[in-house]
Amino acid sequence: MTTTKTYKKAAYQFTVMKEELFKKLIDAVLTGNVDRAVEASKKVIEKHIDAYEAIMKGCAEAMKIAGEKFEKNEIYVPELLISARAMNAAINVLSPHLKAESKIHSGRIVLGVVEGDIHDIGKNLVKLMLEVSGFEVVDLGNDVPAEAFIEKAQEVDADFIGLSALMTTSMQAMEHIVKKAKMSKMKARVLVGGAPVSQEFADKIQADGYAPDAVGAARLAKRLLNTGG
Ligand code: B1M
Repeated sequence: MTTTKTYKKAAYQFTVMKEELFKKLIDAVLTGNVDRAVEASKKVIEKHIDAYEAIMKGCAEAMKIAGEKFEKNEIYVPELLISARAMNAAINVLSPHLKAESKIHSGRIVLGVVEGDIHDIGKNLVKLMLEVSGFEVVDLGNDVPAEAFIEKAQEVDADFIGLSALMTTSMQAMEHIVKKAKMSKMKARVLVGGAPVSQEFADKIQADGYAPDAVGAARLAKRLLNTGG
């Protein structure tokens, strides 16, 4: 009885401490404070808190809040960039501690943000989750022309091409890449994602798959690879 009580108390204290650290991480990223972001991330590791949870509930959550503030004109481009820098500093500390789901090589993916679009924060999270899942990621960066995806996928014999877009304008480039990939009869299947992208849009442009977030992208790629579907 006493043991159960003690265990419950310890679990509660751990949860409280974890939530407090995530709050600190969010605050550090939102205020663009690199030192505090690194410090909070180091504490996460020291206290054996799951690094993935810290990335999603600390870093990604902070960028979501920053995005909402940006849309309400409460912050502007410089603040966004400063936040992104603090987020990257935190991710650098946390990412080596992500639990590898599988050490077996899962496949190869050519990943990038489509032409005309420089938003790469989400793409970098997708890359991280794919790597943790055992994928070899060939990262083409942002503002990538259609031809570069096709050429690189052929060159490295990729299993997938992963396309990210954050703007309703730039996401139109995805359709062209899907068509080119199908015409070339290459092995690589095209996966799409990004805030304005939906399953409906993916179906319309005949992409091979859509995922709403970074974890979903890694799961989807694994599932398609395993089922051949
Ligand atoms: Co800009 N921006 N931005 N921006 N920006 C948006 C996207 C916007 C919605 C803001 C707004 O006005 N409401 C708007 C687009 C509107 C539209 O759709 N047409 C916009 C605009 C207009 C612009 C500029 C044109 C502004 C200007 O200059 N006038 C300009 C664009 C320049 C260009 O690209 N050519 C611009 C510039 C910038 C900054 C440079 C300041 C900065 C980007 C910094 C960087 O990425 N290195 C920036 C930012 C940060 C944003 C917001 C605020 C946040 C985006 C973000 O990083 N989110 C954004 C508003 C918002 O989203 N609320 C906005 C956090 C990130 C973790 O989420 O990227 O969605 P996300 O990624 C998720 C999922 O989408 C998914 O997984 C990720 C993680 O779970 N996912 C995939 C992503 N890719 C995937 C691929 C997959 C699967 C899942 O499979 C392959």
